[in-house]
Amino acid sequence: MEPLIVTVAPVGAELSPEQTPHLAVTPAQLGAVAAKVRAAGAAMIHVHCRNDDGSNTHDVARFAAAYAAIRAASDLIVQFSTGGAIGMTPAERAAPLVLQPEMAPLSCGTVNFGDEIFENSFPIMRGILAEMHRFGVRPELEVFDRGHLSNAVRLAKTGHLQLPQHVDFVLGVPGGLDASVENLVECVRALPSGCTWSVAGIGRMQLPLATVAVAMGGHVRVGLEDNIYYSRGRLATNEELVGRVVRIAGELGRPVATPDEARRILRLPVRALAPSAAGAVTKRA
Ligand code: KMH
Ligand code: ZN
Repeated sequence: MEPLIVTVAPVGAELSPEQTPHLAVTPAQLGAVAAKVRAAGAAMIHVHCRNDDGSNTHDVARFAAAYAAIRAASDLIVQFSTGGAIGMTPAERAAPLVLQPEMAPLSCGTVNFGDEIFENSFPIMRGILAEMHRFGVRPELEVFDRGHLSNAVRLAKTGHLQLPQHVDFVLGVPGGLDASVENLVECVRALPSGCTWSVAGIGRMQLPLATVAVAMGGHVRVGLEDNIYYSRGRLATNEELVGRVVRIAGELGRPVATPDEARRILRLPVRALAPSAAGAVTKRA
């Protein structure tokens, strides 16, 4: 099996600082998280940003500061959220792509999100993909529901998306596909040929689905964006969640990928690590 890529999603858009003292709010705090999760075995970080008061922001300057802080602290593959928070406009969501992170998620369809709707119509997806192509950012396909894989194939057929890509199954969002082993296996069977995959189980399903993914040869996303608990009633830190998956992988005999090994698996160029557009000139596949 390929080495295991552990992605960490430390912030998200739905958490409030009242829910956990471990939410990184400032760029400096994100940099500190990056150093700790890298030491624990993570290879990639999925970034959302907050204002100093904890509210969500997709402000480009804030992402630039976060990128610089993460880069100063680590060699992690950096993904910038393009989903943002419910209610952000597509233009706001895509704005930080100008900073040319190595990757960014493309949410592959509209989905109920609790009582709200996370809107990803075909025009929205095509618009975000166009910005990714413009700035040379590699998409990670975020799949919240079974039909989202069909949407990705449709985008490929219309020439808006190149396949294969890396796919992240986000299972257990209230309104999306339930987080179960059966659903994960069905999703993996339906993957377009050549795609790599990871799973992000929401809430208490983060651990069982991560464990199954390690055994199946897939990859894993953990972090407070998806789950704030280490065990029932006990809040987690991001590095604890990463460390636990790394230990499970060790028990199962699966090596863990460094960021550069993950770049090779994901067919990303290993490039000079620059936190801004100025350094990101290498042509990407
Ligand atoms: N916050 C969710 C509505 C992404 O980061 O691109 C969407 C999300 C996906 O988290
Ligand atoms: Zn996210």
